[in-house]
Amino acid sequence: MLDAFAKVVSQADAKGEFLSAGQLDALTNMVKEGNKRLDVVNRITSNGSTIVANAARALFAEQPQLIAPGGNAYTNRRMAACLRDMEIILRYVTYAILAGDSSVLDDRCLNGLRETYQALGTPGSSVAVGVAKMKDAAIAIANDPNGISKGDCSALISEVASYFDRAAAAVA
Ligand code: PEB
Repeated sequence: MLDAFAKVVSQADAKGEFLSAGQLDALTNMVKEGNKRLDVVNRITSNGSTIVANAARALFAEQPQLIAPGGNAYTNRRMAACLRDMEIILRYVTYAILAGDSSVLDDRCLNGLRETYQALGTPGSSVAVGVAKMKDAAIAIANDPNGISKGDCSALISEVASYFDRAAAAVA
């Protein structure tokens, strides 16, 4: 598991080189803009259960066969497993945002997840739709201009989007 700092260190060390000016500039910028990152993590984290519940509700409204008898989220046990899975994915996305690197998400959550769903008979494409809905909700919350000093968050928001896209692509 790497963060943005450990990542450049390992890349430079693999080549036996000092950190490059470009690497240092990128990290300097990340530190300078660090409060935005922490705010985004805080907002998504503190709205986590709402994000999960609304995304699941919207998923089941679009794909009612999932909660019909015989569906993959039918019975309380499967419904609970589904909500839990969405929460796990959202949790690892928040870790990746904090770290500024996707490796924690890749290594501890997404690695082998597609195969797990195939073995369970759980439709990965439906999980991907749920993740996309969490993405939209999380970005709306992270980008809400209310109660914060205005600034340019576009790079950070596209980074946030990329972690959700990565999770969706890993199971779709
Ligand atoms: C991944 N999910 C399930 C299982 C595992 C995971 C390992 C099997 C064990 C169990 O049931 O607990 N676990 C989960 C995860 C990590 C992990 C992400 C990462 C670290 O350790 N069903 C649907 C929806 C979808 C869903 C499409 C969006 O209809 C999920 C939610 N996951 C779902 C369901 C089960 C499951 C298990 C329903 C139970 C499947 C079953 O027992 O039939």
